[in-house]
Amino acid sequence: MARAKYLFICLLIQSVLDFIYGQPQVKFFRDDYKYLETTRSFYKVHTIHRTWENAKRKCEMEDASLFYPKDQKEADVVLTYLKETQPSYPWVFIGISSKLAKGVFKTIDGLSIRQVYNKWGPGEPNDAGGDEDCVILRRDGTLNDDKCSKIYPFICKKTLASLKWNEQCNVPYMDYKYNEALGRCYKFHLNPLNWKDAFEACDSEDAYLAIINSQNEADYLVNITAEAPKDKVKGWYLRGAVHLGFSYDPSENGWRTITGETLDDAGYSMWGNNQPDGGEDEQCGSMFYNGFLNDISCEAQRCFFICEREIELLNNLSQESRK
Ligand SMILES: [Ca+2]
Ligand SMILES: [Ca+2]
Ligand SMILES: [Ca+2]
Repeated sequence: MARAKYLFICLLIQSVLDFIYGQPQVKFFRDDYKYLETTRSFYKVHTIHRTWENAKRKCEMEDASLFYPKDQKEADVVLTYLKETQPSYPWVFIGISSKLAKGVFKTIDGLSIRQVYNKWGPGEPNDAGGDEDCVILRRDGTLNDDKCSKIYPFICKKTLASLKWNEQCNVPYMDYKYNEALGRCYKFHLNPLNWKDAFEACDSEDAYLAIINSQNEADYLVNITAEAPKDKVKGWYLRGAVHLGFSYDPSENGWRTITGETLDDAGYSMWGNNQPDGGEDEQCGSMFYNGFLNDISCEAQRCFFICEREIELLNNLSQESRK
């Protein structure tokens, strides 16, 4: 009797441990991606319509790629998923185009269309108007060449095999670094973007443009800025400042963080000398490399930027319960 009880407790402990440390088995990429076992991949139907090039870029920003069906099986399961979630969508852009050479359709990873799913609709591809180089997948499973400059919904794909998990930051992005004292994760982006694009880049990584909430956090951001290999980045961009998550709100007649707080309420409002100085031309926020704040153009100036992410400790468990 005592032995049975002992065994039972061992089994119970084992299953609890499996549950808590089961992360590698948890098939999870992001909240907004759906895992399909048939193809062992994650998919997201983007509802904000974009041009083909912008769609491709958006998927890359999420560390995924613009979906195209590899074979009939993948076309079937993804179309089923699309029809379930977006019953009104007649078609989506897919990761196949003939942008490089007219009439030669290739996938975004360089395969000939003959090597993947290639069920063209009747009379397609017809290159109507001599201006159809991007491929759409219709609800009925057929392909059509269409204008790349049109804006359509699209699907991003991430394979399970390509997924890496950043345990400390609880994100699928390995370049986020955890700061223990602040309890946050940060990424210094070395590809200069304007403020609006930087805002979107952080958002695409399930993070946000960093908000300084204390002198300690300002010091840390100055540190990671100093340590980032900035000099290796050539080309034309604004040096000396990094974008942060605040901007001028005309309706409030003042500066607000992207979460809507005043800078004082957020915990840090140390402007640089004579800043803000740009008036209507500089209504977005940045930090000089020395930590003092600076107003900056929202669109005209490209520079580095920092994304910040809070860690949701219970995320793993809630994913389990959603399954
Ligand atoms: Ca066509
Ligand atoms: Ca912060
Ligand atoms: Ca300024």
